[in-house]
Order: sequence, then C-alpha cells, then structure tokens
Amino acid sequence: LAKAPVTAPPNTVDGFVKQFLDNLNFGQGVALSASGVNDQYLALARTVRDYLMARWLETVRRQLVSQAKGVCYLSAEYLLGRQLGNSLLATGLEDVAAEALAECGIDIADLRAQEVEPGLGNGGLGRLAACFIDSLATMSVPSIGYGIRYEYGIFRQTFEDGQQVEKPDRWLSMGSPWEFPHPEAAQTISFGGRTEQYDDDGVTRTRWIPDWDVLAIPYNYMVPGYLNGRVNTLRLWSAQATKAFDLRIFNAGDYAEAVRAQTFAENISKVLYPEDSTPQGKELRLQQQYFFAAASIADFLDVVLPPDYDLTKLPDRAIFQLNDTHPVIAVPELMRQLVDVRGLEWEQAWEITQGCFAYTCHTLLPEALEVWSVDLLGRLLPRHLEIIYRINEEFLAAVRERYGDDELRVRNMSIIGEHPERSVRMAHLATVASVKVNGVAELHSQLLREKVLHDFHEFYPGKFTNVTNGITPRRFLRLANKSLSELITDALGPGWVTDLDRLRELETYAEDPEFRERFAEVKASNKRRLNRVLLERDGLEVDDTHMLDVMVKRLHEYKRQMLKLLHIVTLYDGIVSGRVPISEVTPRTFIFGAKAAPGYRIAKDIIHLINKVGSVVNADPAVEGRLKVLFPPNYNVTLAERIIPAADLSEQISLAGKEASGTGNMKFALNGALTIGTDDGANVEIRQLVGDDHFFLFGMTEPEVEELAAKGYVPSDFYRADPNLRSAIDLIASGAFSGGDRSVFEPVISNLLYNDRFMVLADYAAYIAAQERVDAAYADADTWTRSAILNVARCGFFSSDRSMRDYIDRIWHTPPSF
Ligand code: 26W
Repeated sequence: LAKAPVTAPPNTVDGFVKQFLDNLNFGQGVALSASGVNDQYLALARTVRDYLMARWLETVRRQLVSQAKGVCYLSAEYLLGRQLGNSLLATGLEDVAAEALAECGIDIADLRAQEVEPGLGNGGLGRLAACFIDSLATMSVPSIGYGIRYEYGIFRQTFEDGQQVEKPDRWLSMGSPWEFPHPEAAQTISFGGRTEQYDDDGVTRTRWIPDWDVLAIPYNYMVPGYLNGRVNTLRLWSAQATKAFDLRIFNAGDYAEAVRAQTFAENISKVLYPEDSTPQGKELRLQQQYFFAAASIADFLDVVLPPDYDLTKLPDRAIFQLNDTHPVIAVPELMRQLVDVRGLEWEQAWEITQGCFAYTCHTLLPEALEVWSVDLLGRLLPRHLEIIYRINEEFLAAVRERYGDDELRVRNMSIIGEHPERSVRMAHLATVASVKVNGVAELHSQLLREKVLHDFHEFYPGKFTNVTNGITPRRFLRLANKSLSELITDALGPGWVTDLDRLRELETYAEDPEFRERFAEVKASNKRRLNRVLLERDGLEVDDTHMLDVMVKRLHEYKRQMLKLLHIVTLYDGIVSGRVPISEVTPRTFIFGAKAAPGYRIAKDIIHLINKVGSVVNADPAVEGRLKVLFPPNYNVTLAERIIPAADLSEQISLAGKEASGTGNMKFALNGALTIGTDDGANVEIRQLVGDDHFFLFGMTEPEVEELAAKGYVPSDFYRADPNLRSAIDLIASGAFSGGDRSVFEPVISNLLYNDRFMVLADYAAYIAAQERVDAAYADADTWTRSAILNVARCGFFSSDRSMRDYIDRIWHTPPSF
C-alpha cells in the first residue's frame, strides 16, 4: 500500500484564505461578494476538512497495514454536537482560521453559529459514545465507531403555551459538509422469510431464505484526535431501497407501489426513536438495530479484514463493544456469518463470538431492559431466533450442570422470558456472549452485580467489571469554557488538555486570592455570555448577579425535576405568604433544560408545570426579581456548552439507585459548579474526590430507599407531616399556576400524593435543608469560589481519556498504535 499522496494546505493565514476561497468558488460555486452565510460556513467546514484529510487517509492506511487489534464501538446513538469548533481545535487552526476569515471580512463566530448539530442521540448514552470516540482518536487507539445515520435526529423542542411540541429535526436540510457517502461499499441487509436445512457434502447445514432486503450505505465521518495528527472514522449507515426491490414492482407497472416499497425500506434510517429509558417494542426499532449491527459486522469482516483472514484469530483482532443492548442482535449475526456463510463449526464459532463482544449496561430501571417478543423476532429474523435458541439451550444446560435442577434459577437466567409473553431478554444474551460486562459508575456496577444481574455474576465470576464514565475535556472544557481554559493554561501550561489529572496542581492556586478573583471573573463572564446567547436565542435574560442554579438533562421521573420544582414553589410560597422576608431570599436564576419523550404523559405535564410556575414567579412583583425560572427550549449539546460554564450550582438529585452514572454531573463539576446531589451514580465518586465540604449531599441512600420501599412507602404521610411541603403542593393544586384551573395539574399532584414511585416527597425535607446550606455557603463568595476551584482541581479523574484507559486495560486490550 502506497503512502497517502495527499498533503494538507499550508498552515498559514494566506494558505487558509486561498483554500477557503477555493472551496467557496469551486465547491459552492459562488463568489465571496455574492456568498451567503451558509455558503461561507460550508466553505469553511470544507477548508478545515482539507487540513484533516491527509491525516485521515494516513490513519486508515496505517490501520490497514498494521492490522493491530482495534475497537468496533457499536452504538445506536452518537450525540456529536457541532463539528466545526472541534475540528478547528483538533487541528490547532482556531486562530489562523479566525484571522483568515477576518481578512475576507467575515466574523468566524457568525459561521460557527450557522452549524446545525447532528443530534443523533437521546441523552447520556449517545453523548458518552461521542466522548469516547474523541478520546480514542486523541489517544491513538485503533478504532471505528459504527451507528445509524438518522435523517431526522432527536426532535426539536418548542413550547406552545408552556407545553412541549415536537418539530422535526431537519439537520441535513442545508447540507452536511462533514460526511463522506460511499455507495460503492454498500452492504445488503436481509429480513423476513424462513430457514431451511440442506445437505452440504454430507453435512446438514442451515440457510436463511429472506424475503426482502435493503441497502446499507456507509457514510464516513472524521473523528480527529486533539493535535496528534490522527483522524479515526465514524461510520454511520443509511438505508436505501435495493434495485431488486422496486424494479420488480416497477416492471409490473405499479409506480405507486414501487415508491411505497422504496419508502418502506428507507424508513429504516429515517428517524431516531426519541424514547429514553423505556424501550418501545416497535418493529421498526428492531429493524434499525439489525440493520446497523449486521451492516457493521459485514463491513468489518469483508472490508476491514484482509481477504482469507483466519477467523479463529478474530478475538485478537477486534472487540465489538455493545453500547447497551441496542446492538446485541450483532451476536447471533456474527454466529450466522461464521456458521452459515463461512462454514465454521458451531462450537468454534461460539468460541470466537464469545471472545469478540463486550457489553456495557447503562441503566438500572427494569422497564429499560430491552426485550423482543419471540413472535416479532422470529418473523423478522427467523434464523437469528434459531441461533438464540441454541445459545440458550447450551447456556441453560451449563446452568443446570452447575446448580442441579434449580428450575427457578434456570427460569430467571434464561435468555428467553415467558411473561407477559415469550421474549428474548437482550441483556441476558449480551451477558452470556460477552468477555466482560460493565456498569458505568461504581455504585451502578455494584448494583448490577448484586441485583439486576446477580445470578450471572455468580455464574461467571470475573466477568463483571466497572468503568466509570467520563467526558471529553476537549469539548466540555477547552472548547466550551475558553476563559477558564486560558486561566488554567496560564497556571499549568497546555498539557492538561490531554492529561486531566494535572488539574490537581490547581489545588495550591485555590489558596491564592488573586487566582480566586480571576476565577470568579471567568464565571461572571460566562454568565454574561450566556445572557447574550439566551437573549438572542429565546429572549431570556440571565442576571449575572444571581446564583445560577441549573438542572439540565432528559425529563424523567427518576431524575426528579419535580423535586427541584417543589423547592422553587416553596421559596415562592414563602415570599407570597409573608413567611419569608424578601431580603432573606438569595437571588437565584433557575435554568431548566429537558426534553420529554413524546409519549411520556407525566413528563410532559411536568414540563408544562415548570413553564407555568416560571411565568407566575417571574411576573410577580412581590418576588422583586430575586427568583427567576428560565426554561430555554430544545436543550442540546450546543446549548449545554453555553450553560454549563456559567453555572454555580449543579442539580443531580435522582433517587438513589436509579441514575446509572450521569455525565452532566461531571461536566458541571469540571467547570467549577458545586453539586447538590444524592448518593447516586457517579455523584458518589465526585463527592469522594472533591470532598464533603465542597459538595451538598442530601437524601436517602440506596439501602434506605430499599428499606422504605420494603416497609411500604406512603407519600401522603410525608405530605401531611410537613407544613412547607403541604403548602407548596396545595399551591400548585389550587390552580395558582394554571389560571385558577385546578384540573390542569391534577395528574401531576395525584401522581405525587398517591404513587410517587421515585420518592420525591420522602426526600423533600432533606433537599430543602440542603438548599439552605447552599444559600449560606453562597453568601461567602470567596469561600464558594475556593470550593469551585477545588471542584475543578479534583475532577481530572472524569476525563473520558481515563475511561478509555480503563476499558483498554480491563476489557479491550487494544493499546495505542502510533
Ligand atoms: C430503548 C429505550 C432506551 C433508550 C435509551 C432505553 C435505555 C436507554 C439508555 C440506556 C438511557 C441512557 O441514556 N442511559 C444513561 O446512560 C448514561 C451513560 O452511561 C448514564 O450516565 C446515565 O446515568 C444513564 O441514564
């Protein structure tokens, strides 16, 4: 293989101007004088791309030559955020590009603002995948990300009279300059039909005779490492109708039917399911999962591996990391490829398969554990169901051999569940097939071992491990918080960006009054920037003299946005009832950001209620502007990058034992917000690292939650016993936030009083008390700033570079390669 002949344009302002103008003239076909801002954005994006191209081709070449063991990260979601800023950062071109564009009379900030982020994920799980591929590129680890190129990503959220209304996310409508389609490398993916046995030279084999298929077209995206000359690949699949599919119908003269068929096939990658934490047993969703899992496996076997590769060596060449259960159908698919297509013996194929997969679980909620009905799976993927049955048969035989006829245990461990209908438990299949199974924070992994997958932990000692999540310091510190980054670099030099443990050295600076002053000024300037952004985006105002108290994450009952809201209503109630003198109220601006799954009724009611409380509180003169509730719509990665650096207080208040890890919690702490939080997910580790004095802990522990549940939790008891709580709930129930209409929020109130699955009322008093400690601490600005600096200094552990090192050491064994 020849060395890549491509060279990058000269790394100078003149070189950049020339390349930019070439891209504008020859790429976009417009003159500078006639160009619009979108033309300019596209030309700029292509210019930055040109600088990355030689590195990309070289990375691909080296990976092909070395055939070193690499990671195939399989994820149905990648929540990438904007690409331009990150590409400029990775290439070290930020200043050159800004100067070059200024020479052309263009403000680069206007072009950056033009980019629509690819929102190809729901929340934590998708953003984690994006952080991980960034770290893998930065650490020079051979790897490829596989996923789906949804034509519509997560919906765009708007509010109408305070209620969420979903609009389609047309992220591709202005063209995406970051993708490279390769129709010539399409894979054909089949569905449906039946299986049959046939005689192959005296051996009975099985083949699948599917009845329809689609093309999977790969679109490649660059994943640039930070200033290291490496560019990895993210390969997302897009569905296209096969020729055979519509020609047959076309020839029969039925044009409408042909178009319908085409639409049917192409629907597979049309839209991201916006459900978070409750799998919808939708056929299309299973189609999506198989579509990308099968295309990725085939791509790896046919395109990435050399021809005549000895497949028994596959575990030394590749590890397929399953990002939750969404890609788990890849397990029977690899078996099918090895046994049916490539003629290996079952036993040998199973040994290979078991050496090639690893599974990360991202949840603890039982309703989020994916299952597929045998009926549906058998109809869509008949051969895969047979394979799953055989895997299960052999697995259960081993279980019986170990435990005798403990049929209860056998039933609990089976890959096939019987109730409420026969179905395939994808987490069990993943666990049986994987080298390692990991949770995403210490507490989460412990609960997996002790509860959710306890029998499996006993059966496979050593299979379970923990890798605590992380976040990329490139996007969430260096890019999002330039002023803090400069302050840190002034103190420590630039090395911290790829060696985040070095932030420890800031501990001594926390004792320096001048440094504290500069740090406080950074926070204030970030609030002013947020004010500008929200004013322009949504007409919202952020007062930079207020404490900024932020809760941004998906709307889910277990995360308890309701608890935050009860705090706000309690403060407001204190003011309007005259119980609390207004001068004693700490001025606070509350910011919410949250999308609710479109079908999640109660979550949407909570959004409505937050907005209505905001309208009343913000407009009430009695409040004297001391409390403000802001809920900018359509929280996404781009907005996160603006909000998080401005925050003083980070709300991480899930019921203990429900949030697997959280990653927003890490982003806030790393940007110098103090956390008010429960003992849940990675909060536990954040608190251990930053220290109790710099973290506001409250609420029940996980064992206490279990205890309360066991003795029978009666939420209304808490309502009756606490006059503040009663008064706050009564205020909502009275219609004070719904123009006197008591029916509007009745479902929310009833749910709290008579159900309250996530024990909001039980933790209310502790939360209010903790918020009082927050107020007291905030009153001493300098001490607060010191705590904020110590949060930054002690959170280097949460770099996703560290997470990747842990995966490499404990699971993948894929060292960096150049
Ligand atoms: C199929 C429906 C569905 C969709 C998404 C079920 C479950 C999910 C994910 C598992 C939800 C998710 O994003 N989980 C989050 O993963 C983050 C990264 O590990 C964690 O930080 C969060 O705590 C966890 O909720």
